[in-house]
Amino acid sequence: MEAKWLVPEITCDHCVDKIERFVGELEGVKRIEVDVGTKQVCVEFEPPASPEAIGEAILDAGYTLG
Ligand SMILES: [Cu+2]
Repeated sequence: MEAKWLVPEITCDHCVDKIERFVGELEGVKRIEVDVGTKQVCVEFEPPASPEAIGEAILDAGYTLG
């Protein structure tokens, strides 16, 4: 499965690293792409990861969803 989130507060490589770290800790996450230009987080995952858990991890990293 693959899903995308818009995270308007992404501004720099620090944001990319932080989101990658928090989302990457979830079991079942296969791939994370954070694009500073489009402010999109694209995640490829399988259970037990879920869109809800990934959204939650982005919030835990200190960002809000657009
Ligand atoms: Cu930043």
